[in-house]
Amino acid sequence: MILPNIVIYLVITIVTAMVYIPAVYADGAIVEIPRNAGDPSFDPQFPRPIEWYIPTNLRITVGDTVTWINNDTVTHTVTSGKGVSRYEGITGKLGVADGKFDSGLIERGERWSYKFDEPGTFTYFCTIHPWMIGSVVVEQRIPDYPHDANGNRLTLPVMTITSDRKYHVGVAWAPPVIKTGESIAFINDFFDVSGTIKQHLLKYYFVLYQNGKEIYRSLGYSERGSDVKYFVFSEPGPIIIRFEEIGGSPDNNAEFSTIVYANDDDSTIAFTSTISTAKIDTVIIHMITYAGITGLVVSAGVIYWWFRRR
Ligand SMILES: [Cu+2]
Repeated sequence: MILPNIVIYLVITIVTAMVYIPAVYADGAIVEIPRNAGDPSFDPQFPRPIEWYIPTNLRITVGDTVTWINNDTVTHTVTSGKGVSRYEGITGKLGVADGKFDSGLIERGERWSYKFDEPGTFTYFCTIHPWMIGSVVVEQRIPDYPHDANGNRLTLPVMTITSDRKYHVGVAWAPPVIKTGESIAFINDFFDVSGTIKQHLLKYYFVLYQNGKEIYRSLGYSERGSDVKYFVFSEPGPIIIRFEEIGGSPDNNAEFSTIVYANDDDSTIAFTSTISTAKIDTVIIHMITYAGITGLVVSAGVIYWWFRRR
């Protein structure tokens, strides 16, 4: 009876591992709460963690999920907001939650996950031990191709027909992926409705909107079908590139959209810290745990079946 038992055991273990591990760890980062994280004392004889959340400062990209694992022997929380220094914590000062996220109590050995859908820097702390502090920096995922505000890939120049259906308007921007603080050239082209005859001295307004506000407006005249406007964006976020009063007609417009990204020169570092060694350890621990549990269940079943059969 030994052989079938081992075969069933192995099959179930492998299937469980295949189903369970990718579901939990896809696009994720792990932050470990180490043993003794709840102890604020400074005793050189018995060194306490200098990091309460490991890694303390995590960099991820938008859409990533972070899982905190409590490997300490006491309960902790992961609560967005500002913690306090270790000294202030000993004297009873509390942290201040900002309401962005809150794990509630994470018991010993438990875990909690949160998906970050917005870019930004998020600081957090433990409400029970407010000197336990950490941060997550969520970076925008920057495509390397031009795209509209919904992320659809564009071929520049993008062309459209004006609302009065008299002209073809096109725009190309360089560089093709727009970042803050860089001078962007918008190269504008104007044709007749057939898209073949360049329009000379066509009057228009070049207007940029961002976050619901007009941020730039400039009068232009096409020069043998073309014109160039320059702009430096200071804020990231989706923009509308709008041509207004084309040919002098008040309601004759054409518009395009794209996204401006925060210019983060050290963005290449972003990918190094997302996979911590804690992740690998945890995967292995869970494989062993699941192998053990499935092994016990299967063994019990086989033994039960064996005794009934006799
Ligand atoms: Cu705590």
